[in-house]
Amino acid sequence: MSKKALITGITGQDGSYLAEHLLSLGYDVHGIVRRVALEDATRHFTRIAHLLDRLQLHAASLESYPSIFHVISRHDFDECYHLAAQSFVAESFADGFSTMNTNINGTHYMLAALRELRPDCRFYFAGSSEMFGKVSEVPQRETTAFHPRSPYGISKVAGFQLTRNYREAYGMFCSNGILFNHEGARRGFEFVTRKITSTVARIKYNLANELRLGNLEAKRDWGHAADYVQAMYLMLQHDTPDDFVIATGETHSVREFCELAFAEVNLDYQDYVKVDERFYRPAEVELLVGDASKARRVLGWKPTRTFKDIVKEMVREDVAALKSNSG
Ligand code: G4F
Repeated sequence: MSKKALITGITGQDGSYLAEHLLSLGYDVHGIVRRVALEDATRHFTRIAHLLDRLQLHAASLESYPSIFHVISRHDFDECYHLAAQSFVAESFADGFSTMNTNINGTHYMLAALRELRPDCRFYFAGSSEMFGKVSEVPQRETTAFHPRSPYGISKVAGFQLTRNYREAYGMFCSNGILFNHEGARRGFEFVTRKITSTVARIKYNLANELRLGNLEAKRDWGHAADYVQAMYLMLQHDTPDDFVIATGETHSVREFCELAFAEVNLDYQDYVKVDERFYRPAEVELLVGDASKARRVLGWKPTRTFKDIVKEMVREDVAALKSNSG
């Protein structure tokens, strides 16, 4: 019989790649989506439109324990991937209260409902390198202390600790991924990589003439989301639940990303990028670079795409999308 997986956040970048991966392995894939998304499917399901006839979607809200309880009570899930969150760091400064509410309570509701109804279901929590924040060592690994710098980072530390506590207190199979930034052509437009590549495409087609950004010197360890969802899957296949850093081990600045992205269409980023104070954060995470040697050793996971591959893919896809739209 095929395994049954539940994905929260299935309409997002990671959810869509993970759903594809699990379907390719013969899983019966279910997703939790907001009622409003079901009502306006064309707008909300763009990343999973090609999978819709193979998925089972259930309306529920991370803010409502009864709705989550109801979905989990209906199916005997083997694995649960909890990816849904308010995941935009800048927004968490604008509205820390709803970020905390969704990210912390949502995770707690998932864990509590599973404990009550499906204690044998394996649980994955999408932890983040934002938990390291003001980093105490370079590179960051599973043992590096957390020092989050945003309400988002704080909410992820709470989710991480809840997940670990359910593992230790109730013996449930609960694993944390500590994922560094991961991108791709399905990335949301608010994140810096997609903001850059989509604007590069618009500049190429004379639909924009500048790109306004905040801190160009921030450094991130950027991998590809399609590689990272494989790590999530592997964590739940391992013999024992554990916590794993998932990263490439390379770090690059926002400036370097701009340089490569503009060069991809033969332009010089310096002619278009303008620094705009509005995009600075009240507290910045200056440098992230991860050490994923534990995931490599224990899970046999490693990234397959380089920084350059990712920039190229994202620019090419954004240019191609504009080309096809412009007829
Ligand atoms: O692309 P970002 O918004 O991603 P950030 O904040 O690193 O968070 C992402 O990765 C985390 C994993 O480490 C996830 F947990 C999280 O959910 C999300 O996916 O910003 C990257 C960097 C920051 O330093 C930011 O200050 O780019 C800098 N930046 C400079 N100008 C900008 C901009 N970021 C955005 N979004 N927009 C700008 O105009």
